Amino acid sequence: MHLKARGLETTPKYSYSTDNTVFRAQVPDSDVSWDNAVPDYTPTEYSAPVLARNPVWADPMDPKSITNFNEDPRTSFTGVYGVDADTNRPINPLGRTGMSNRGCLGKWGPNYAADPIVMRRKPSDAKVLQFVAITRSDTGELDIPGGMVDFGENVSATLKREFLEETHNILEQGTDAQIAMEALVSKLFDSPTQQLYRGYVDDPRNTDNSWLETTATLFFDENGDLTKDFAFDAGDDATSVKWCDVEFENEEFKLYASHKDFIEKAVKFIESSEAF
Ligand code: RP5
Repeated sequence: MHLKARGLETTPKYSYSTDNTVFRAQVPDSDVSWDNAVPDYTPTEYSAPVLARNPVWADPMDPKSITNFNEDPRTSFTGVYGVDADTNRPINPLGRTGMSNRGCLGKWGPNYAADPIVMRRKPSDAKVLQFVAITRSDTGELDIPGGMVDFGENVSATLKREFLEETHNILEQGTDAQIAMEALVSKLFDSPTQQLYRGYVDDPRNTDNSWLETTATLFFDENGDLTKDFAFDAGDDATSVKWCDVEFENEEFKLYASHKDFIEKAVKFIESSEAF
């Protein structure tokens, strides 16, 4: 019952573009499933202007030329997804979103991301867990520093690259200090603690024909040694980076897309492991 993908948690509700000029059609809970016929369903048809300029990261405007939906590299973690027989548009496996076409996503069908969850115990109070969080520059929300998997890139490379770009502003090897920092991050990322999730993300950019899927991986720095010298410096997609306390009891503890669910999974894993 994706909520963010229906604009239910956007301010104002159903707004899709940051300038609030594009809005989704409203989809009540009862109309989400494609199994329920909704004869008067009229989603907003929207494709961000940048897509018409055919950027390298995006598919062609018309999906009719795409012949490999449901085949590598366009498979879905959710299983086989439908493809409309007339338009050749993939169909969102979680149901209606109130918007058709790609919105601002590049790929028709699944768009793959990777999310690194870097956790430690709070130095001043070991009972409190903390994770590395950024503030997104587009929506202003607190977020895990993940990102899109580049074409042909493996997920573990994306996890490290996105973390370095978003939390240490490292796009390519640069100064000696950056090289030293990259070595520290590599040490942590060379030994993932646990893969927590692979699947659909309730992302506010999803549409009826394009959606986010991710792999969320936990990197738990049990005794704080590997992360103690991290020197954060927000990259282009973030306005700030910090260690954020996990505070499920706090109503204000909200995260972008499905990321709060991933933090819950991480905490459960740590609590259930012998190490805790
Ligand atoms: C979310 O969007 C994924 O979980 C991932 O964190 C993110 C990737 O998009 P950008 O942060 O690169 O915009 O759905």
